[in-house]
Amino acid sequence: MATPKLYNALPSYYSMIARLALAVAGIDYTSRLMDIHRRREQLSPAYGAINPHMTVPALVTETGILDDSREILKWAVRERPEVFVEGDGSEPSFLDAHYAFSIEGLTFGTAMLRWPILQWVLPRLLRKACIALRRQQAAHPELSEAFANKIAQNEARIGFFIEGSLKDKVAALRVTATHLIAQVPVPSGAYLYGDKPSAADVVLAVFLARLKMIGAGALVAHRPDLIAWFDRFSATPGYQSADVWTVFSLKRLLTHR
Ligand SMILES: N[C@@H](CCC(=O)N[C@@H](CS)C(=O)NCC(=O)O)C(=O)O
Repeated sequence: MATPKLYNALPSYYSMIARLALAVAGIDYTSRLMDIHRRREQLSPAYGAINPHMTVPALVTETGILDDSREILKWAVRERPEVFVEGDGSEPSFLDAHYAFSIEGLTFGTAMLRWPILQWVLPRLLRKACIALRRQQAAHPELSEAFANKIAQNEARIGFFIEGSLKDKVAALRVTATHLIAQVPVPSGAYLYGDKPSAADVVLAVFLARLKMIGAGALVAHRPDLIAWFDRFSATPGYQSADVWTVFSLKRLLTHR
């Protein structure tokens, strides 16, 4: 198998899912680190041709391009069936609920409440991104739809940040996150569904790491079984090589190292 190439960003939540899926699967890949904040490389026409959602991660394999972390996770599980187990009926509903959850809203909303200057900075950056996107859209008619979708996505992000009470929205997201955690089964072995990891283990590990990173670890306090599961999983070599952040580093975000 030719070595797949993973377009990813160090601080990106969904990139962490892709990195962890590939690391647990033991699949080697070439990492192409993207600057999604300052240089906004994900919005370039060249990357838009690879991933029309203009998001990271994307995995280029010899059989095609996977442009979403859930697809990459599914692919890793399919490539290495001996490494993973399939969960019971609770697994697909947990994965669906996880992917329907706005981790971005919770992460940025929490940060904006903690550092109110961000309530001014972030919408401003997004508005600037929309202006740049409109310019790119005019210059690259072949990617017009991709750019239109991206503009709409960024306008929705601005709406989330500036309309109504951010405090209420973050509080609602915390309630949903608590429900998401409550629906995870009690681990039935070293992992959620026995002695091998499942796709749900990968996603849950990144989710709990993110809660820790944003200072919302208390949302897991009612599940000591999952705290113990996380301690076990996060000590495995696969997890340790995947660079799943539990601590935010502005320096790493800016230097990509
Ligand atoms: N559903 C996608 C979501 C990917 C996503 O939202 N990635 C974020 C980083 S975590 C991103 O690329 N943000 C930059 C942007 O949207 O411009 C997936 O699972 O891969």
